[in-house]
Amino acid sequence: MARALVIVDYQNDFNPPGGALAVPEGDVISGTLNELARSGDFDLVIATRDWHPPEHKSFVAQGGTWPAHCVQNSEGAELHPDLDPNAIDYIVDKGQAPDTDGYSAFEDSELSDLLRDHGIDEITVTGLATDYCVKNTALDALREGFKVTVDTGAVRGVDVQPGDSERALEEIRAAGATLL
Ligand code: VGL
Ligand code: ZN
Repeated sequence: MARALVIVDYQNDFNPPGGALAVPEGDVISGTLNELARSGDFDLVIATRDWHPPEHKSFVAQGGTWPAHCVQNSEGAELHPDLDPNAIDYIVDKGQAPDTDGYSAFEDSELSDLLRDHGIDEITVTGLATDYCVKNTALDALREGFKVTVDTGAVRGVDVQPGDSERALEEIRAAGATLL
């Protein structure tokens, strides 16, 4: 049994104040994320980055729903400075294909291979945003056969519609994950 912590998209653009697509209270979970990453409970700690090309289809300018965010190599796409880089073993970039949302960290990335190469069978998903990338990453992890836990104190959501995050967590739980 080997366990990985996956910190989803804890980047400048997803954090207040000032992030291009700031998730309410995203910044308050940095201490919890660092505690988890340093706890010794995980054999592998992975931070994912939303890493979009400049003309990604999800951006308003291309007819999408989101303001431009996490453009490759921009400051907004960097991991948030409050996240301890020394506690992270690998960074996995996602969302690089121009024509798909790329919410799941398993989509078009090396995440699955990386986890399997390290013998991981259990993952804990944390980070941003509960109702998009955390949700899709957790659901894909279940489909891939991993045992999945979501630490509900270490995630925050966008909540475009009130209750979206609550519904996302319920969907993740119903699909077979453990909620902490
Ligand atoms: C995300 C919206 C757009 C996320 C990424 O990380 O949850 N949300 N791109
Ligand atoms: Zn994105």
